[in-house]
Amino acid sequence: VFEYAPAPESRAIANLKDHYKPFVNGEFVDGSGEPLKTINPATEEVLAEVGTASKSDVDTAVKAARKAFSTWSKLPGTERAKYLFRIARLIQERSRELAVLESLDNGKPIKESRDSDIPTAAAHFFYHAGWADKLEYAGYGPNPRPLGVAGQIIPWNFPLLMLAWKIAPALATGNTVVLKPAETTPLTALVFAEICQQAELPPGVVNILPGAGDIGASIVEHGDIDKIAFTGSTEVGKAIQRQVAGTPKKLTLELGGKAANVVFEDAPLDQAVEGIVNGIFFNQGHVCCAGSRLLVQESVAEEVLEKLRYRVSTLRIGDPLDKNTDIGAINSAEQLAKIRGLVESGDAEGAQRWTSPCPVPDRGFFFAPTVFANVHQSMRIAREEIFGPVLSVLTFRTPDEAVAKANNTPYGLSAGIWTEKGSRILWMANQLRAGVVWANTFNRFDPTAPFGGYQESGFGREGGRTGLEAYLNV
Ligand code: TXE
Repeated sequence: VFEYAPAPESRAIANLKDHYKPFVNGEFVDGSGEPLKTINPATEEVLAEVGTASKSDVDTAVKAARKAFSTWSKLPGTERAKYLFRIARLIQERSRELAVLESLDNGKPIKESRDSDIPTAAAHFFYHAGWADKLEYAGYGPNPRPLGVAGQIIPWNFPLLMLAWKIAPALATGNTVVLKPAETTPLTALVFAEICQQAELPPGVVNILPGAGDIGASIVEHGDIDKIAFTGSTEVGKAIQRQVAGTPKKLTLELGGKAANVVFEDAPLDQAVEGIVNGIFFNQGHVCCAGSRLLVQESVAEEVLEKLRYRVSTLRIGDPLDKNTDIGAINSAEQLAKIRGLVESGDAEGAQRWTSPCPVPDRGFFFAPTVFANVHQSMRIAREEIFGPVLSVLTFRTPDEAVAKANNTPYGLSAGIWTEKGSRILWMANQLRAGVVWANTFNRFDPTAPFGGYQESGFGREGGRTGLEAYLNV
């Protein structure tokens, strides 16, 4: 049943550039929105011009998705699985192309797009392909039903991976999709549209609409959409929540974070330092679950800081396409300005700033890894999401104080614990208000594990069996 059919000749890809436009009802179409230019953040040069959707294109796409829903939702799960497996295999086949394009468009190091973003995106399709024919055994009762047409809006920090998190569960459960990628990173979503063609996915099941926030808002307000899934800023998430209020639309929100990475004195410190570095400098810190607050026990604080500064000074910052690069470019001039503003506030509020002495390219949107010590909870750098390579270090004496400080945030997406004591890990995990708690590791992602937040980090879960619930009437 799951035999993989290679792409028919007729579907061979001619020229990627011809496909930098909306994908509606199985075809690339000239959208009637204003074209947008996507910038390579490492060079500040225009990478591509992309056609965008207008409000009327949103309507056309929703109609196509609605029509496709009538057949897609009735396919046996084994049939839907076949398409999802094909898509997963095609992502693997085109992984080099996808990784390079992702690094060009987003600025992330190629070793991350190659070893993390793209394989994890494929893994999400494999995992959800496995669910498509097993929904009746998932504990929802005999006949869980899809919701209908899902409107999905994604950010720029993991463009293809966030697409996979959204589209794979929606399709596995029999929904159809209208997805808007972020305006600064639309390109891999359009390669994904080609992959849908190669996989011969029925027209209308997936529609991709490049565009800015207004197109996102048009998707949210469209009357024939049953579910909205959003990942992005808390501010826009709240606006969407207001827009959806009073309608029967279902909503899941995955928003910002200010995670605490808590290091106890008994932790293996060298391993913890690697985890701290990965926690905040992975993907330039453009990670909603980034370990942006280090809470370190006072007795080992000096030692950890010293090891940390040494380790961070060895990180290489520069060309995202160089496989030795550890830290790439900040995604946009706007994001760079936001990071600079928050770092200035840290200086002004009296935190002690250390900047890595590593050379930084003079062209492109780069920001040197930065560590603030002597941070107090009242400072903006301890409270606000910086979404950049900037770590705020606070200290604690007792486990209770660690919990109180870790939870002292309006967010609640993730947290990390570093200790040798198993009992402390279990105790902490129960005390922390965070959707994901990592122990002696950080930033690990797996399609089998539900991901999502508390409080201002949003609601709903993506991944695992729990993630399917967001797309089913049970
Ligand atoms: O986010 P936006 P931005 C945080 C991070 C970052 C800040 C701003 O702190 O510095 O948000 O980033 C679409 N209706 N995160 O401005 O605007 C938009 O086109 C519907 C955390 O880029 O929220 C894009 O596709 N959609 C986060 C998506 O929303 C709208 C990831 C996200 O953009 C819209 C990104 C509207 N009114 C930023 N306005 C995370 N949780 O990982 C914009 N959009």
